[in-house]
Amino acid sequence: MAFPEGFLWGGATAANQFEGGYDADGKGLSVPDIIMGGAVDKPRVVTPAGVRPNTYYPSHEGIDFYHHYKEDIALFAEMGFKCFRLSIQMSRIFPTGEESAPNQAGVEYYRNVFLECQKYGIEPLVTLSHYEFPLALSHKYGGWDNEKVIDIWVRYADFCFREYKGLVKYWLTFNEINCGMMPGFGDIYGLGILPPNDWALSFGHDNDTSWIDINRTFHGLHNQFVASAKAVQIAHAIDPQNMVGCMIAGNATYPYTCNPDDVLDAQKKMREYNFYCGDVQCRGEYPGWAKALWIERGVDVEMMEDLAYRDEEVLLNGVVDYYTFSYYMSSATSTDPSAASLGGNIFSGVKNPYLQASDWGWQIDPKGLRYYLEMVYDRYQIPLMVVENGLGAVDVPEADGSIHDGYRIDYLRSHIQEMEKAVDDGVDLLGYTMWGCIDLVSASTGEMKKRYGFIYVDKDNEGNGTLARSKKDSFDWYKKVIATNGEDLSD
Ligand code: BGP
Repeated sequence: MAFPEGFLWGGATAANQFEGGYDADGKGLSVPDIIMGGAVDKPRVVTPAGVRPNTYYPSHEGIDFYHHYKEDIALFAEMGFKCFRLSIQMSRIFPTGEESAPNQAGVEYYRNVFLECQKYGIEPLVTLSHYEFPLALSHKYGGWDNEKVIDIWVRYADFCFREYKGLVKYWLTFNEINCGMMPGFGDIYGLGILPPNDWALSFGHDNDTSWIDINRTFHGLHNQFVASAKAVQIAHAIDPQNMVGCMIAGNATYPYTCNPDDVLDAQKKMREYNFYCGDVQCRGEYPGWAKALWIERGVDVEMMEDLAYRDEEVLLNGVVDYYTFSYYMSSATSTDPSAASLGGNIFSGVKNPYLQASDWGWQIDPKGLRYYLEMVYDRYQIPLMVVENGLGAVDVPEADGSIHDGYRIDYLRSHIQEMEKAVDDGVDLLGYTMWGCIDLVSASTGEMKKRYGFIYVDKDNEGNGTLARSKKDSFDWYKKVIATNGEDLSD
């Protein structure tokens, strides 16, 4: 058995993490533009008032894809990419979100990028909102919890569907929409809700969450569900060829032991992390246990029930065409308070003794990808796509410039093998876009040191470097994987 014909092999990126040109050609500021750099032990500072002078913000230059897109897409084409996932920054098209006419330079920039993809037969997969929101909208409306934002964003989505009709067919509405529920990170990155003052964003450390209002968070998420559902309907009306998907941060959560308490706890976490958003976007309604979750989290249940009732039809009529997700790791959960805790991207949990972790503490679990694919396909029965998967690692160039990243090849190979087993089990899988196909800024820590790419970019955590691109060993390996449609995974 093998991957289906036309399987979309490729790579994934996000505008705010690699595009740069943060104020080029009329672009407005966006929320990530006020988030400083950091490291695994150094929190990223968010400066809600705006950009502070003489301060390093990694999104400002990214890896300057804005000026290197031809060179970079040519490299993707050389690897044989069938698909390239990228995002549009709303603030490049509508700098403050509300201009009556779009910023033409921004519109043309994305058109040129899509045309460049077309030149090589690469299918763009476009995320309309990847941890990005015009800063002006956050300042004026407070973020996604304000209902006025729905129409403003839907107008932007509508514009993109019309403008890029014929060039783009695969769309995603909100990246990792379920991250909106992660306190702090989700409010800022996901929902554009800013802290009142400078704030240290860090993972695995105690953040001050006193400014977070859980009702705003859940209302904001609901507004995104509504905006996404409206976008799905508009996209279909504009072009029946359009395929619009959801995007969930996928996390397989295992019970640490067979203690029924642990099993129930794992089920609860799976619901909360994965199915709360997935169910609304794929089934068009909140799951039955949503109310219990709202109560537990201290959310105003009456408000949520009113919203769910009012928007019932929109949500039902705007279910997505396919389900996409990111997958990096799995977690284990225990009801025993003494169980050791684990570092992780947005998920925490206890250490799984059967798994190794990456240098950043993310537990490497290829079989968890198969488990997740099969579970989600059983649940929703719609096509799936893995739109992020990869290994963040420290790559050290040799004296001759070569980069031997066998660890990355091992990681990808083992995940692709498990993905293939899921396909053999009947999962309808459209494609696989490896995360960070070219080195880019880490979303969680703001580092360059945490590299994912097949292509190395000469830039460090402080923003120094020539931005020169070079191929890692994994470049030729992935080229062969694509050329054989996943049959040859050998070194
Ligand atoms: C996902 C995000 C991406 C990406 C990835 C890797 O959560 O959708 O934007 O960054 O994680 O995470 P990190 O960059 O923190 O290593």
